[in-house]
Amino acid sequence: MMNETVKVDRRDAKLALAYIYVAFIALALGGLAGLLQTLVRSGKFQLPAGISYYTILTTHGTLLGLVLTTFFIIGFQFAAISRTSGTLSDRVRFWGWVGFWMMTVGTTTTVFFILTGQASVLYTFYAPLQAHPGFYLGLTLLVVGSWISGFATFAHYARWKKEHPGKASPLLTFMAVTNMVLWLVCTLGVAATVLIQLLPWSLGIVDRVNVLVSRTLFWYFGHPLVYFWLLPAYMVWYVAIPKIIGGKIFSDSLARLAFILFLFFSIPVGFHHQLLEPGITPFWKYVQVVLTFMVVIPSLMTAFAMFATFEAYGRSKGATGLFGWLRKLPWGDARFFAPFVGMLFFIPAGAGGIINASHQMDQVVHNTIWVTGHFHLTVATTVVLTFFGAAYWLVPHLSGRVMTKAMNRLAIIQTVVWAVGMSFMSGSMHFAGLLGAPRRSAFSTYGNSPQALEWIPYQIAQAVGGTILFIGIILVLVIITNLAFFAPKGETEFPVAEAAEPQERAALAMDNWKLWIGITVALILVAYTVPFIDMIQNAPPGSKGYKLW
Ligand code: HAS
Repeated sequence: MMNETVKVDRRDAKLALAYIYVAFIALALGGLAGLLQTLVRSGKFQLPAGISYYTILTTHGTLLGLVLTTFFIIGFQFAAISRTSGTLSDRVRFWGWVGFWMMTVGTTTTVFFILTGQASVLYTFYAPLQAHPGFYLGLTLLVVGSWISGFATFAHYARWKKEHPGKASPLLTFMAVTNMVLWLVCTLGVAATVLIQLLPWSLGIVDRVNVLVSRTLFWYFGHPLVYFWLLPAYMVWYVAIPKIIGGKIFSDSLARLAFILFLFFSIPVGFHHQLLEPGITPFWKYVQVVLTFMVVIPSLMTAFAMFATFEAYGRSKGATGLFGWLRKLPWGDARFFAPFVGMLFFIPAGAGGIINASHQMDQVVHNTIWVTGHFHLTVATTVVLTFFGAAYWLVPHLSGRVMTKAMNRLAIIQTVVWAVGMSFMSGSMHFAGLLGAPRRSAFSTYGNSPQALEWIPYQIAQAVGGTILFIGIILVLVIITNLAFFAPKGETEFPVAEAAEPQERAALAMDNWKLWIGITVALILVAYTVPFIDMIQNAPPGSKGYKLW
């Protein structure tokens, strides 16, 4: 049904690869920063030449949380729409390149100001910490560049629709479009705080900033951001994994519905990051927590669909018993194994998210390193392992090469190394967090307080995990470099599975963007209008900027 263009056009491949290369460069630099952080926090190592822990921490969060993800996702999505909806037009490809260069210049600018110690404000750049204006300007270019790529994606989708009246769009294209709609709507929040509040404030045009408004606008963006990371992983799970194992997509309509539910519920939930902040009434926190529990549903649907895909395939191969199908899965294929380990980790990771979202329990873990543990399981394991697994076919597909058996074996080892390293690091972060260890802070014994001394063994375990993870980064960089430049020439498949029931009629009705965007906007207005007016009407005088480094 969706195999109209089997091979991504060479010119589109070049565009997608450009994005993916930047993503892996970000991984190398950001990963090094991560290693240094865990070593510093163990208390056994100090950064040389007066380099600040917070400079390294900002580099790490920005490069891995904001740059690696955004570049990989946009590169992957350009390849995905070219593969499933046909070669990009010259105009779409041109704008794809404009977006790429804007994002790259923006990233370079931002990283320059971080590395020169002028923007140690962490990846969330919370006011009243104040960075050099260049930091905000770079981020603006990064976001505006991504918008341009988003509109290029929409233009490609619109052309496909025009050429195929009355037909449902290819599933992968539909998913990429949903993710870009989500991105466009949510980045309006971060654009507003940066352009209206933080940039004029850092330039000295205004003296004070409304901290609560700026954090609220940040989290209006910051929570959907995590689903912008997650949805491409789900694209791989729903569409590529069934093909890789030799099965079918459990349900095309269920997959589309899950994506639309993410669009609805991922944005009006930012308050669950602000549950302990004053200035937002408990009622509105409650409303957004209810909506947070709604956004869990599409992940549960995805878990169901994945189990169904695996089981249906296993049984078609003669598996019996409750879990006999597990034995039929292709464990030796890194394209399957890496994302599968990502799925496994998402079970405890998602449970942790549900704990965070529960107001009373969040009081125990908020601002502790538990939360850092949570997002290293979600984004740094589930999402990233899926991206690695996808890169094992995507990069050779785009570079016209094939993965050798030796590289496949290395990729399996890489996945195991990652799982072990992350279990150490994230596991000990969770435990230390429960004992009260703070996040976003360098090593300290807090005057040898007994409580702080309890954390040290966990911090050493974090450094052990961090070191193992760094080995994992080196391995994946070796594999990707091989697949991009040195592997034998040949044809690698871009796996796109077919739906088990290709005649499902619901799919066409799912292309109803006016309705989906209308519901999304309505939910946002319900969740944010009253508390936002309240924040502005009852605003305190605002804060001057602080540079604490
Ligand atoms: Fe989260 C904080 C709540 C998911 C990322 N989260 C963060 C931060 C980040 C982040 C980066 O409510 C920190 C931000 C900062 O710097 O302050 N999170 C949730 C909830 C979910 C959730 C309810 N988070 C994610 C994902 C992320 C991510 C996904 C990145 C990609 N999170 C929170 C809250 C906070 C928070 C609070 C603020 C805490 C605070 O105090 O600051 C849900 O979406 C999770 C739903 C997931 C599931 C799991 C489904 C399982 C699946 C796998 C199936 C497995 C298979 C294989 C098929 C219900 C789909 C099985 C095979 C076998 C053989 C068994």
